[in-house]
This record gives sequence, C-alpha cells and structure tokens, in this order.
Amino acid sequence: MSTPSQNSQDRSANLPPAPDVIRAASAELIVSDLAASRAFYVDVLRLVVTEETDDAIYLRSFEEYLHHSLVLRKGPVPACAALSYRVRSAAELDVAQTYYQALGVPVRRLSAGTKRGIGEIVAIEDPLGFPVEFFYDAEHVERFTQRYDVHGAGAIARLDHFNVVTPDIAAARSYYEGLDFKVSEDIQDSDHTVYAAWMYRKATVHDVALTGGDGPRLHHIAFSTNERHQILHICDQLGALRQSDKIERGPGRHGVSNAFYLYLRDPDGHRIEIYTQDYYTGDPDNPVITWDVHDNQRRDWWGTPVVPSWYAEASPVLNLDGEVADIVERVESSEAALTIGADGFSYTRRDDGSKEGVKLGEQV
Ligand code: 4SX
Ligand code: FE2
Repeated sequence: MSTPSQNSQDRSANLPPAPDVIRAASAELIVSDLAASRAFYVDVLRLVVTEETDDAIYLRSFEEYLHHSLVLRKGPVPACAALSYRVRSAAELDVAQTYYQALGVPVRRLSAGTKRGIGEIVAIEDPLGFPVEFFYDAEHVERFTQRYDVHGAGAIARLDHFNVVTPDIAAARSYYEGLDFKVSEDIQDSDHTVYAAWMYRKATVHDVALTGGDGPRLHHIAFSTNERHQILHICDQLGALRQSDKIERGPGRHGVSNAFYLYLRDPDGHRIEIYTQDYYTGDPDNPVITWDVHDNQRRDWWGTPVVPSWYAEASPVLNLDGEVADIVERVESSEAALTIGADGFSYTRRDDGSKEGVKLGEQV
C-alpha cells in the first residue's frame, strides 16, 4: 500500500525539493478602520500589541515570542493580504524560491525588514491563488505565558490555523501534499466528492483547512486558547459589551478535530475562530478520519446546525500586486446546498451504525 507521502513524492517527481514548513505562523488582514479593529482585537480579544504605525498594528497572543502573528493594515478593500508559514531555517527560503519558480507561479523575494520584525521573505501567489509568504528569521519579543496579570479570563495563546476556500479540493490537497502536509480528516459523500480537508505540518489536526467553494477566499484564521472556559468567557464578555452580533457560530464542539470552538466576525467581517483542545497527530501512521457529508455531527458534535453565513461568506484575497484576486466558482456540489438546501438531508448515526434520517426541510 502506498502512503500519502509516497503519493506526493510520485506527483512531485519532476519538481525540486519542497521547502520544510514548520507551521502556520501569521496572517495579514486589510481593514477599513484601524481604530475599530483595534477595539476588537486589542480591547476585546486582548491580543498584545508589539508595534503600531500610522497604517498598521502588529499583534501577537500570549504564548508567542515572534514579533507578530497578525498584522492589521489599513486599506481600501477588506481582504487577506498574506498567509505566512514559518520554514525550518533561513536556508529553506532558497529551497522555497526554487520550488515555486519550478511550479511557475509568481515569486518575489523581500529583503529583511520589508515586513516589520521579520527577516527575508519569499512571497508567492500559490497555485490556488492565495498570497503566501515563507520566512524563518524573526525578532523575538517577550513571551507573556505567565503574565497572568494581563491575560484576563479569555486569554488567547497561539495562532493555530488558516482555513481557505477553494473550488477544487482534490487539486488543493495535491498541492499541499506536494509541500508534505498530511491530511488528518476530511468530509466526503458516497461518490467520494470531497467537500473539505484538514492538513497539517505541526503535530495537531491542521495548519490549513481546505473548504470547498468559490475561491480563492479566506474563510477564517484561528487562534487557540488553552482552556474551554476562556472561549466561554469571550462569549460572556461580548454579551456584556452588547456585541453579541460579533458571534457568528458557536460556542460548540466540532466533530472534525474534536476541538471546542467559537467563530467571531471582526468589524470588517473577517472571520476569526477561537479554538481549543484538538488532538496529537505527530506519529507517521496517524489515522485519517473521513466524515460523511450527511452526518449531522461532523461540523458540530452536538448536532447544532451550521448558520448559512458560515458557508456563504468569506474574505477576498489580494494578489502580490495588492489587487483583489479573481474568484473561480466551484463546479462540484456545495456542502451548503447539501446541508441547508431545500432537498438536503442529514442523519444522526446510531451506535450500531444505523442512520436516523431527517429531511432538513421537515425539521421543526
Ligand atoms: O466545522 S468543522 O467541525 O468541520 C471544523 C471547522 C473543524 C475544525 C475547524 O478548525 C473548523 O474551522
Ligand atoms: Fe478552523
């Protein structure tokens, strides 16, 4: 039997070696009103400000010691300007440059300091149309792990993952397998149409999730807390501030990943997930979990329906010239239509494997 990594080696036989990616490390979002974004990310979510300029805020969460994991930059169109992965050493930047030149996508090398606190960067437009950066060198700043005096009750610990919307999940999965990402979980139907896949380099469920839909668009970036109660506090706090409209979905327990979750929308509509307690995936034979798209517990373990906006809405992305990237429609059937459409159905799987079916249109 061939393993996924053997498959990806076959596929990439004619390409130079792929860069050694460690993890999803930071994202850059274009926002329309820096003060409004600051009120959300700093005053409510309590991310730590590393640095602030006239047009940008550089943020990190409490356990992070690199300069930033989130950049908010003022601009005309709210969009995602970069998803950044950290590679294992500075030498891997040459590997990345050679690899993406061979792939034939736009590649730029940015000198150290082009982005505050970050060394040299290889910036690419990936084959899925996303603006992606690779870096190694970064300025170290104070790690606030034990600064309990400033954590508050909703302490956010780390950036965990990106979720991207892309029309062809099979193609996107192959591209990431070429980068030696492995699949932890996916969602399929009985015809093997894949609706979503979760892929990782660090030993968790994912660094990037692929969501089937019109793309390239950014679905969300996710930060993790260490405890579930920290997520519940963020909900209570938003209620107390009369900002419950910022809560889009959750709190709940995911089926996929088993993590406890909450989705928020920032003042520009960018979606932020707060996530905690998924599981270890670091052994080479970590089993892949495949969910049936009709299983009503796949996206919420308690069976809570997913709100339509979660499937429909996502942020545009910029190309390397800072222009909004064109969007390609998904041609395969969409999960939203299956799940919330008039003729959708779902079921609750019983312990004996039987399916207790309900037509969603008939649910009360
Ligand atoms: O909604 S899902 O349970 O499929 C899910 C969504 C699982 C993990 C995630 O990080 C996510 O965003
Ligand atoms: Fe997520």
